[in-house]
Amino acid sequence: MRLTPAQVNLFRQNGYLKLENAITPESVERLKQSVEAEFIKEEAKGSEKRSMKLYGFFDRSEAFRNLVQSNAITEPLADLLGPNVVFVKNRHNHASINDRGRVERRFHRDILQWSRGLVTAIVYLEAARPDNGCTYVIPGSHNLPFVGVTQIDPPGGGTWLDEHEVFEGVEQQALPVTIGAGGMLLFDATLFHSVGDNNSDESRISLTMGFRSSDELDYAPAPVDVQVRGEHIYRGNDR
Ligand SMILES: O=C(O)CCC(=O)C(=O)O
Repeated sequence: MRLTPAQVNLFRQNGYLKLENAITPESVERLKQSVEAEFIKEEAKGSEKRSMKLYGFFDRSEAFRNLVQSNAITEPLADLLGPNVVFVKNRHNHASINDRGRVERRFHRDILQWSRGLVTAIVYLEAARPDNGCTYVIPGSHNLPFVGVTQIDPPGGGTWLDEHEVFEGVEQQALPVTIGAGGMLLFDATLFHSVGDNNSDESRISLTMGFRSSDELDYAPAPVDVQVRGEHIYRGNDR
């Protein structure tokens, strides 16, 4: 699915874009089975915490590898990131099952600043609504200041909104993203967002991915990235 110029413009202005029916019901079913199979393996290991998120899913699931490289995902990304797109395996590369009372709502960015233009994609394998913990976004918050690192809690992520006074009052602007199974949410990774509280008896299964454009100033592709569309190009002026 290619994006229209209006959709691209809305993504740039608001920092996010919702695409209903981005993948087929058959793909939803295949992916759900793959997620459930991996969760069963995790639960057999007795890991309570890991049973909420399956990290490193690309290397665990063929169905997920096929999804990440499919036109359904990379076509709209090409309209946002250009023709050369890579999957960032060490940012978002996981499956989540959000069950009742299992997740904490906390707004954050997925990256600290423009260290790279990163787009987060969430594909929903079950419908997401306010009652079962849909994603919340703060429209336009990708244009708010960068604050660097003050405290890293938990480590390894982007910016946590509640750690910075400069963002006071911002959380009140959050909106829920209601979306059907098979829908995809794309957002600028500097947009503040959060998973919602699940107060229902239904789960909310989703897949979260990070993408960027091939960096034209990198001599070579980063070993951790997977080229999912186009090719690596070099446009430095030192040669
Ligand atoms: O699953 C969601 O709704 C949000 C996911 C998220 O914020 C994350 O994984 O960083």
